[in-house]
Amino acid sequence: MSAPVVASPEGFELPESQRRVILWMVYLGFAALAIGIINGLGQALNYANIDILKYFPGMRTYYQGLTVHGVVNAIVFTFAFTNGFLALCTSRALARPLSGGLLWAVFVTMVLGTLLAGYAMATGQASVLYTFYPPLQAHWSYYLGLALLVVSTWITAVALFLGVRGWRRDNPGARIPLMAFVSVATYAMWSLASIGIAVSVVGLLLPWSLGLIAYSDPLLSRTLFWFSAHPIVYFWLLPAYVSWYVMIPRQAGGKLFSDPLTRVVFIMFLLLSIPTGFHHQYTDPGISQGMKAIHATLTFGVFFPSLVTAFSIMYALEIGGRARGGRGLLGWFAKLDWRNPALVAQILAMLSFTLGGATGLINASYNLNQAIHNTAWIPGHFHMTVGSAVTMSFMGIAYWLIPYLTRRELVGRGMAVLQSWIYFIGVLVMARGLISGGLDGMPRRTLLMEAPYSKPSWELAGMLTGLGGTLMFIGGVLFFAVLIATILFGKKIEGKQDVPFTETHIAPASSGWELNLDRLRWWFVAAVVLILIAYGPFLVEYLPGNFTSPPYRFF
Ligand code: HAS
Ligand code: CU
Repeated sequence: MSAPVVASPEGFELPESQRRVILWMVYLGFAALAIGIINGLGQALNYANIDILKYFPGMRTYYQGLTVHGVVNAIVFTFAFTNGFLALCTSRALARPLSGGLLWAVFVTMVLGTLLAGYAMATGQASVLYTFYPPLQAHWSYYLGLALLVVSTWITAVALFLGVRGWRRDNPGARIPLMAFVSVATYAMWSLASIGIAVSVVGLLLPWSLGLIAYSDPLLSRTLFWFSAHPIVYFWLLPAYVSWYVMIPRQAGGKLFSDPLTRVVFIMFLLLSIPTGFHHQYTDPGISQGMKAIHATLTFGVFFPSLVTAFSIMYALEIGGRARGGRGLLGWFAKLDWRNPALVAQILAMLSFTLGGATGLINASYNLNQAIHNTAWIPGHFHMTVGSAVTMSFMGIAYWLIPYLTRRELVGRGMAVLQSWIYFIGVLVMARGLISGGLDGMPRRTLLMEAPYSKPSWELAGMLTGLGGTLMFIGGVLFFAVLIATILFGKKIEGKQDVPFTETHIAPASSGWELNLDRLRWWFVAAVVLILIAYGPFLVEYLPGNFTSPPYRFF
């Protein structure tokens, strides 16, 4: 059995104006990444006691740099890339354009949001980090800018939902094509998840920064923040999973294992991403142990769809490797096309994510979390997830997406492959430093050069962090060199191009229980019920909250 994952396998041309707006979204994302990577070098070298941040124009404090690094990488880059990429995937899968007006509205909202938040950060009025916990207070434009960035994802969601609704009207009774299903499921999850941050930012922090409310409630804002900010990690990850499920099998010469299993995985993320936020608040007072235990248990649940993913992707890679002549237990792995940068970047991303996932399991374990919470271990964990699994996947996708959108051939394929290896080795070296330093009590979010309590045993960990971060920076610079050379000098591609998409070994059924998988509304309601179970008791007990903290502006 073999079925393609899109509605119109023979081809579909994206209207020119949509191609352009998606290209601008992707450009905005990578422009943000460029700023973030430069800042990242400064952050990593801090651990090696080398201060380059002081040479950055306008950079007043360490926390200003760290805020810029977190916001532009984790919010602007990821949101802009995902809004564009998943709009393209949905449109292609359904073989119909989305609303061009909505897509331009997404882009304009993102630019406004970035400018507003950027203004506050650049002028040193928002050195509150990307978690913006009150009572630390930022300029109102920071909160408004972040709110607009979230709104841009909601407009994208509307464009995707309308696209699927129109398609369903025209194709009654047909299964939603897989590539559209996984894109829409991602936005369904995030639309629900982002409510927490929206309530906190618009309802509490924005009026507080404008002086309309005198006091804040740190625990309530932290809880609303993590309601959204745990699932945000899956909003970062799932676009990479879309590529790993739907495109990588094709690029590796294999096949997707199963259409229904892939849908189950994305539904599990819709159900389980949100009711797990307290695993970031194990050390917060004011939340009962029982509630923390529920979130810990569900966190182990949300680990499961990633294990299924590892199995599915390995299946596709193995088929591809064996088709190229690979033999034996692991011979197929060596036979994969290690000269295709789109594939290489993403396989290395997967390898890094294997370690990122394992460290996540340790974070989630309540008693082990006590040893590593707020230490350098945590940035060690998240650079092996968002900092490499996601970032390298987006880089790998860019290696076909930028040629697709600009109609220019990739320039410097060899350099693109080299770039992936340098970045990958860099992230492993850096994570080795951060992880071992964290186990030894080395703190995160601390300017070590000024810390009076530095331990000699942190020296090696700090040096590895600085060295790894420098390699990542070099890998990043090479990535941008390839990108810019392609945009400026790439040979024009004549004729038709298409998004790479795979065929699936187990096709979607046209009758039976499987049809329920496509009833996204039901799954959405089920997700709301789980959220009520996981957050209801705390909120009932805690609300209306304790608004007693006056604002602080230290930096
Ligand atoms: Fe996490 C903290 C738990 C995944 C990001 N996480 C963070 C923070 C960030 C972050 C940014 O429970 C810090 C926030 C802050 O600033 O304070 N995390 C988890 C768990 C998972 C997990 C259980 N995290 C992610 C992902 C992220 C991310 C994904 C970004 C994209 N994390 C935590 C916890 C904390 C935390 C606690 C709080 C800690 C504290 O105290 O502050 C799981 O979802 C991970 C599941 C992953 C896997 C790996 C599957 C592997 C795959 C690749 C397959 C490879 C192939 C190739 C096919 C099970 C799919 C193989 C080929 C061969 C030949 C071998
Ligand atoms: Cu989390």
